[in-house]
Amino acid sequence: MKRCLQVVLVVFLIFISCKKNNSSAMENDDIENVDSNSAVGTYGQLSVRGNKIVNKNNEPIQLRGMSLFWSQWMGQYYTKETVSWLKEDWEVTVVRAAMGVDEGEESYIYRPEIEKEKVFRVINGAIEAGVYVIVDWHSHHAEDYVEEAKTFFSEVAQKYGNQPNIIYEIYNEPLDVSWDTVLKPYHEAVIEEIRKYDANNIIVCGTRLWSQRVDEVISNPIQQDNIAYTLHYYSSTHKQELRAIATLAINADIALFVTEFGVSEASGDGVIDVSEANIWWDFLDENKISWCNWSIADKEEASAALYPGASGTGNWSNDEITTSGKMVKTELKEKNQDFK
Ligand code: IDC
Repeated sequence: MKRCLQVVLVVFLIFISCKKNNSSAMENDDIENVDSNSAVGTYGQLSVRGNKIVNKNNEPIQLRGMSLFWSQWMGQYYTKETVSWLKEDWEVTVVRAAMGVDEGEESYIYRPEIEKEKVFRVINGAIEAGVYVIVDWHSHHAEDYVEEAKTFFSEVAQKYGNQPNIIYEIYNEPLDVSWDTVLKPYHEAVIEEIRKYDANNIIVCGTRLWSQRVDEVISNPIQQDNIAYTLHYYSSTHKQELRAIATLAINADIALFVTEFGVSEASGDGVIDVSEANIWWDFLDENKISWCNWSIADKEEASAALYPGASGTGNWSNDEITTSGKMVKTELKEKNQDFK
């Protein structure tokens, strides 16, 4: 009898250990309760092929959605209700959590747990809603915080790397620092850390001058799979000259992701140039470039999508949505029709 119990115990232990080993192999098949009509339910695991982002069947796709504002200054919108409202009412297929890294004493460097929790709330909301989520290291000086970036992204990759929802944006906007000697080494260090735990989700890398010089990557790209590069624009300031730079990169088979753009001026405020905003949208559609608009915020500035006081749990009426917000919401609802 004793021997019999021993055998049962051994078999049980072997079973448990097999299950455990299997869980990393299962990785992205292991998605529970994902709504099959949602963006993530439909597209599944994304990857990069040439200059395109493709779905699980290797077909080029384009995501469109909203960026939240700096987490340390607009934390009220880092909620699962905001994400769910953006999916249901604005029909986004992607949201962006812009974690403020080093601006002011409330940023991640000074209070990592608080800012991290906000980002995790958005990620959880995105997983529940079946939309993709960009985890953005929102900094202009990330090369000064390499260790902190590695720690943060390592944790995100360990916690969420098995979910196809995750897109890493490891450096929002570098300033005037060299691609070859500063930015590429920074990206490689952070990518190495992420890839220890997440073999395939896309990593988007920032480029010199507020993520505009995507052409500088052409002669020295990162030699890894599933890497895209950040292109940012504000359509009342950046026009044909920036599209020309983007075209150089696209023609060199570089995959671009507009993780942030505004229909305002580069300050985030000023005039809205409707016709230039439309020229940009046409350009992005022609090249199947995914985008997120800046921003879900109720600050008094032209790029904010909401008027002051709009709630942190969605349910925004038309009167609470600004000119920019209305333009972008219309574009989203027209173009993201597959995910009604
Ligand atoms: C801007 C906000 C503005 C805030 C400023 C602080 O809109 O209210 O005072 O940050 O630096 C970017 C950045 C993004 C900027 C945005 C508009 O990624 O953080 O937000 N912008 O200036 N790049 C180009 C423009």
